[in-house]
Amino acid sequence: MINLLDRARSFAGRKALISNGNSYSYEQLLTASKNVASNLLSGKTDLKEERITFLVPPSFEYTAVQWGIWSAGGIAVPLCVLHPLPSIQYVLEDTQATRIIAHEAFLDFLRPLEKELGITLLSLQQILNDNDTKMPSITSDRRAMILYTSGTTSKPKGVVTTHATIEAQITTLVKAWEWEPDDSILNILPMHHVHGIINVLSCALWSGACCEFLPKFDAEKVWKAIASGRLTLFMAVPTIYYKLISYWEKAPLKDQKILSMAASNLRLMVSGSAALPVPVLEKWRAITKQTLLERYGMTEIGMGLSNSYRGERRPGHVGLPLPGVAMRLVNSKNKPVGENEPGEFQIKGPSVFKEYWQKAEATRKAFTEDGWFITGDIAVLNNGLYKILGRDSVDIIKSGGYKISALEIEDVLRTHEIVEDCAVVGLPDAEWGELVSACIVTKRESVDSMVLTNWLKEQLPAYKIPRKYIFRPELPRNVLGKVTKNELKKLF
Ligand code: MLC
Ligand code: AMP
Repeated sequence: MINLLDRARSFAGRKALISNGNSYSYEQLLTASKNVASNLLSGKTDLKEERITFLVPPSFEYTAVQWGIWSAGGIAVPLCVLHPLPSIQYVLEDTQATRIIAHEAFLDFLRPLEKELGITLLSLQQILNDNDTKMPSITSDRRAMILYTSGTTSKPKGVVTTHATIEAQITTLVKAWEWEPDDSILNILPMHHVHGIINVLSCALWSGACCEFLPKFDAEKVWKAIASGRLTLFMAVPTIYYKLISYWEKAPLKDQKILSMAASNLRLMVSGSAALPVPVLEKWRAITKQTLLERYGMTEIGMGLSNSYRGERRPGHVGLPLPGVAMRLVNSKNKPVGENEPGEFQIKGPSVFKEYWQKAEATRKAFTEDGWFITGDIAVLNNGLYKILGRDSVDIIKSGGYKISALEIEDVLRTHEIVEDCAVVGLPDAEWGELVSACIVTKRESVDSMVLTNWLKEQLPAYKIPRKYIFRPELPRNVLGKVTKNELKKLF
């Protein structure tokens, strides 16, 4: 993402980041990322797409590491700070990374992997030490980042983007939402997904604007930041708006007025990563006078469609394709459908990813013969704007904005001694979008679901752990023996 760094030089004295209570200029960010790059290169002239994994909370240091890897010619692989060791190990093995940069707080946690995988653990302190080496020249077609996303296969796949892809993903949003140097945004999203990385952090830094990090979502702290008057923009998943509304509803009347007034002053508030329920949009509008701008995206494509910044923002709709994004809706025979006819979104354009990391077959299957990326999302053109109707697979769950594979959770559950068989589904939920829920077939007469929950916590991050269980002697199946998940949902 070398143009991002070139642009940063022209903003040198401006405030780039607020992190852990400190402000950092673009110049400080460039210096820190040069240190990271030089320490990574350590005598080499170019990392030549070496995968550099890093486990660093959202912060100035996170950004310096990301930019340092890019400057040195590496591929940035951000790890999730909420993941248990097996999930981290999976990414390290899949990317064949030999180095991991970690915040001091994670060093002991990662130590077992040093021995088991022979990986080199680098502390933030080590990697940020003053150092100055000549940087390689990087062409925009080189691989820049791998983000892991769940799909219809059990294990997450690594989505590879190049410097050019990332630039296209950023610039379409900067244009559509009219980012400016005087903008200021709060980042409360995890930094291993496109929403936080591209839409918030990278768009801000491309524009010479300021991004303020909160290491973790906290409704009170978000409202405080909004009330400070510093922010011009805010972007989040629907669950976060739901939680902000709950906080506001419990606040004393005089505080409600202050919070509402402050939120009404932002120039733009965006929702995405999951369907924004119309009641949430309406409640937010009643509280803040802001009509949330809903947009649609995916790890593989960046952002695809958006409601209008200056024109209509229609509740329950995701708008029209963003600048530079080609989109079509097709039926099961891959033929474009007409207005009011449901079809599947297919996307083409410079913001579409390059490949799934070392999965040639999965990459091939993800595209049509004529190069359209097959999203799996079903939509309809309704009176001039697109509306998402659902997904083509019941095995993909969206909870709190995270994409979760039911198959991955089932595979883990089946390794527990009390589980004979199981099926995982997403149940509609006002707060989380969908709630991960599991039907377990077990030989035992009585089972305490807490046993499973506590055991799962060591294998999977909290957002993948089922919140509801039912225990049944068998799973509902069709004549072919396949579990009928839509029938199963009715059993809960
Ligand atoms: C956490 N909890 C859940 C849960 N996640 N319960 C049910 N369902 C879930 N999905 C529980 C925890 O176990 C805990 O319970 C309690 O909620 C608080 O946990 P937490 O981790 O502190 O949660 P919180 O910080 O409130 O998390 C909510 C959130 C988070 C919305 C901030 O889910 C989040 O950051 N989501 C954003 C994900 C994202 O960025 N997606 C973008 C993907 S890219 P207990 O009992 O222990 O208290 C993409 C493309 C695009 O989609 O278009 O953008
Ligand atoms: P991810 O793989 O985490 O990037 O998630 C991408 C998926 O999130 C898409 O394929 C959609 O199913 C879903 N998604 C993103 N934005 C929206 C939206 N505004 N409405 C409905 N679904 C969305």
